[in-house]
Amino acid sequence: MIIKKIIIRHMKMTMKNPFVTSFGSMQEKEFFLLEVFDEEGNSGWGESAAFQAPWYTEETVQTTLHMIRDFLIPLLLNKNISHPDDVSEIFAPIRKNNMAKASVEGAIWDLYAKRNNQSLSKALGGIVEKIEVGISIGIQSSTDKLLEVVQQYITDGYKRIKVKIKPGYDIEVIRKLREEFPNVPFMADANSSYTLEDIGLLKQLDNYNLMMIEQPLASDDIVDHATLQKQLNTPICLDESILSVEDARKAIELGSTKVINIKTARVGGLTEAKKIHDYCMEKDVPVWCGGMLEAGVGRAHNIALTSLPNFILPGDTAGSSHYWEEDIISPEIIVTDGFIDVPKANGIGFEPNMKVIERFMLDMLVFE
Ligand code: OSB
Ligand code: MG
Repeated sequence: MIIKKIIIRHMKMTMKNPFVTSFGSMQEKEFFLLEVFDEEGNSGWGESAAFQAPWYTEETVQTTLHMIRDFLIPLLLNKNISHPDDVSEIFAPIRKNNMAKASVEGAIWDLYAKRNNQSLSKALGGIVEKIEVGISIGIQSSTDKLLEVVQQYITDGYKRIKVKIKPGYDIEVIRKLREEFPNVPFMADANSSYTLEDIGLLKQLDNYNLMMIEQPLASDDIVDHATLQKQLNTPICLDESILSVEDARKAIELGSTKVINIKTARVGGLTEAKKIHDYCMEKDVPVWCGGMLEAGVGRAHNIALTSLPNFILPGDTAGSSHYWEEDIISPEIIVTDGFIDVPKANGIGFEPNMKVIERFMLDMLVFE
């Protein structure tokens, strides 16, 4: 296929509730929708994930736009691409900026699947017809509020509950949760807020039968996590530290992680996400699909990815209504008894809802 035209739609949406982590609170979600056209006028859709501030990785909304407009699009326009896997090679001269790359590459995967009359799930090698999902709950104003929110998500059917922890909001919170809900599958995500000096505290988490603890130590570390894992029974799951299949290999070889959270945005695209999935499967390391508070297009990509066989653990892909009054795709993503059906329609399997998209669009750039 020849890449003939690319549209960037700059979007700004407000989430129903602020999402609070160890870094602060966010409620505004600003992002880009990428629409990539081939020579026959077919198009595919991708969504960018970076936030307005560089607290999760170094990328931001503005760096994403700079990279896509000034570096990635010039590399792609009028190129003939035989498979989406070619895109990572075309982008290889640009270092890092994984979220910018993933947004464009995702649109090309959708386009490729549509041209082949297959679902994105099929194109990726997915086999599962419905995926099991969990939910990630931000830091709440009080423990009572947290218990109430958790109860609601259990009632809604979510298969596992992830709570954010940070120094000062950790052991007591987890203790109360476990006391109130003895049998619920819980995990805790620290988003890099501890160091090895906190090892005594982190070891106390072993008392609460957590499925795993996600990214307790520095966002670029795999060495200290290996030291910590030796002293913890609770499995460590790496998120921020894993940017590529090479990172996954090194972390697994060192014993730094027993589970990996795969986010397409963080690793630079679906091709790399699939490589990490395949490598982990070979090593018997289970994976699950993380989230970036995506709108419908990004969420649809997550569902397709999660249909691969080694996504054994429930991910963070909650339903549209958890985040949005109205999502940008039709139909919206619905969770039933903790499952989402993997669409069988071509490409991402959800139609971009142009009326809603236009309502939340700040600006549109066309490249041809
Ligand atoms: O660490 O997994 C994370 C949200 C924003 C940035 C980082 C993370 C998260 C989440 C929420 O945990 C996932 C979601 O609901 O999309
Ligand atoms: Mg995380």
